[in-house]
Amino acid sequence: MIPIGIPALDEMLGGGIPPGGMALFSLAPGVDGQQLLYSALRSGHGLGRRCLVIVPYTTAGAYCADLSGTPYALSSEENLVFLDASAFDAIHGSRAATPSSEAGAWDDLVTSLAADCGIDTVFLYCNRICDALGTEEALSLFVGMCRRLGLTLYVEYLNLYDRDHLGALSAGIPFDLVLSAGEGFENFLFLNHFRIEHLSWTRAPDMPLPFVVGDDGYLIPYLPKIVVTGPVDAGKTTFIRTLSETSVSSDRISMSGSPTTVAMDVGHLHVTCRGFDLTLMGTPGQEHFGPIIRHLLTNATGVVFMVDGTSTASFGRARAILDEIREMDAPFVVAVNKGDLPERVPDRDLRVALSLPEETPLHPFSALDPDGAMGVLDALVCLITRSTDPA
Ligand SMILES: Nc1nc2c(ncn2[C@@H]2O[C@H](COP(=O)(O)OP(=O)(O)OP(=O)(O)O)[C@@H](O)[C@H]2O)c(=O)[nH]1
Ligand SMILES: [Mg+2]
Repeated sequence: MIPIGIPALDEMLGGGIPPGGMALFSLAPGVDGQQLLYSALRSGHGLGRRCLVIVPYTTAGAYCADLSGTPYALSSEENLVFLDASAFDAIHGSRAATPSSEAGAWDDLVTSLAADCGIDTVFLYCNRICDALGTEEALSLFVGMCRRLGLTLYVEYLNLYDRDHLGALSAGIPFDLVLSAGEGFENFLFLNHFRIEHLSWTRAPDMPLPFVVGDDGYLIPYLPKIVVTGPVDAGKTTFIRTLSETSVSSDRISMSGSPTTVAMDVGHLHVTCRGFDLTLMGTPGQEHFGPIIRHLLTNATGVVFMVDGTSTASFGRARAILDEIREMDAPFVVAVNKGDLPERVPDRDLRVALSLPEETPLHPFSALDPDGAMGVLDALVCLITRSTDPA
């Protein structure tokens, strides 16, 4: 497999793209998604692949200057061949040019470059060629040609229309991967998302996954609202503090003399989990803060439902919170905390108390142990990003 170079995405794709595969990256206007092709180019080039980059909208020099200002800059110019605006103009500018003569000229050019330069991978910015030949015709041409020559193909397509247009377009062309980058993510309008629209070699979730472009210019898949909830003293604040490089809690000293959360905990996890950046939001546990829990659960990307596995007294409250999570229909994992203590209630009793069926996994752990806490988060990220049910 040839990784795209975005770890969370590569994992979902089973390692990247198979050699000889055909990938279409479709970007909505105004969405930062050019990193997808940049990253694929950097990754393929870094693996020693011989790359043909077709940039009909600019000069090779201007493209390289643009790329070198990003974290996806290439380490050398070895194994790189460009067809830029001058090649496009030579083909399209001739007075005798017709769509079919242009298609023939592109085929001849790519075929001879593949033979002369040993090209094995093509990166195509297709919009100008689509305007000249017709979108479906241009994409079919390059897919057919690369298939015939055994080349791996990555196409960036600026989709000026909508998702239906992309669906209709890709239905007629045998791409192995169609990945779209679109605007917004559910109620988080400041985020953009990508979505695996079609995949030929494995299964992937049919859902939008948000991403951010960090200050350093890298595209990072991002899960914006992982809510950690459960009864008082379950260990929610401890869990967030154990995992987060930076966290803020609104704890006050309670009547018992120990701290309790009165509004929420927020933790940003700068270590990624399966390539995803996450924001953790912890709820209070006390019963009179119940409305805050409901509020925070709204639009949760996923939920860590935490229960103190040694405290039978808390199971009634745990059950009520679990019912709220179920009503919200968010993916959740059941984390059974304080596994370091000897008094853990048997799983069977916990399942009965919380009405949890056998097929719902229990994750025993200790929030004091970073590996255990990360294991819980890992299970949740897998649940969110590996589910193959339609969204
Ligand atoms: N032994 C043990 N103690 C833990 C563990 N996790 C949390 N605690 C302790 O349990 C107590 C409650 O932890 P918190 O993290 O404040 O619990 P919380 O769920 O945030 O509580 P509220 O905000 O009041 O709802 C603290 O004394 C923690 O040190 C654990 O894994 N093992
Ligand atoms: Mg707390």
